[in-house]
Amino acid sequence: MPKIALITGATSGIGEACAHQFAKEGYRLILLARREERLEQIAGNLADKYAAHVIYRVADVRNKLQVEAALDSLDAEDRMVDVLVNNAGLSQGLDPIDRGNTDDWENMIDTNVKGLLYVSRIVSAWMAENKRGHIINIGSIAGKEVYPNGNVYCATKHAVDALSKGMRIDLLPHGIRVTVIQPGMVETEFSIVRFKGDEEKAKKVYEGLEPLLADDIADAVWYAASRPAHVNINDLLIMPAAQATATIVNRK
Ligand code: NDP
Ligand code: 8X3
Repeated sequence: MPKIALITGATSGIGEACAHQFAKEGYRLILLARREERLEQIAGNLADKYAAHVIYRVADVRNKLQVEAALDSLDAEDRMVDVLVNNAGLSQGLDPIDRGNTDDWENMIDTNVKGLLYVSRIVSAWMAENKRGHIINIGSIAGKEVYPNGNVYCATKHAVDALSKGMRIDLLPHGIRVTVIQPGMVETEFSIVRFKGDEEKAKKVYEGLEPLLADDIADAVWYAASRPAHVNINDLLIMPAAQATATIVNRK
């Protein structure tokens, strides 16, 4: 029976790269995101390229009922999840706290914190019952540092860092491993989403330096997932070589 990986936010960037990595390694995949067409296209690509068995569910992780319906629809065999990659997340806006957009704040908190919790509540209970499993949360350098105007996004990623520690403690008796991967700059759709579709502004974030690629993070996720059963990678902070801290970068 092949192992199963459930990946949230699998339609783009790091989540899509993780889907390729796990498919290449022979895992069965359960992909979750909001954009159905992209899920369908990615599932097709993975099946063609790796002969992977892929199912997908459309759900907005901010919506508890949608998450419950999507996961409840999985059959008993698919609930034997070996690896959960809690990757769905976003940043919206980059404003000082006194001028922040409260809708953006709610979107980030609902996606990055509450969405991760809704998925984890259900899948960790399956894992506890199965007495095995590995939860890999995608945090950020923003969960280690706070930078100007990063306020709420940084708070959500600090929450992911704290939740990873809490999960590791609570799930220890069940033999469930918990890892948090904390990337610096990765060039994906992330900055386009942060700047609400302004591609020029998004491009400037990576100008003059070589950012990480989504594949670099998928590689780290796979490293954590593929350690022997007695080894747990707790926390990996991964930066582009040209980035020392969230704000100190070496641009050519
Ligand atoms: P992308 O924007 O490329 O991908 C984000 C993914 O999350 C998409 O698949 C999107 O799918 C999904 N998603 C967003 N909101 C929801 C939602 N409400 N419900 C379900 N799925 C959702 O960004 P990245 O790949 O860069 O980001 C992935 C993770 O990595 C995020 O948690 C991000 O915070 C983190 N990160 C990113 C860094 C970077 O520099 N890029 C650095 C550090 C951490 P869809 O729109 O189809 O729902
Ligand atoms: C994404 C990286 O530096 O924009 O989490 O917060 S950063």
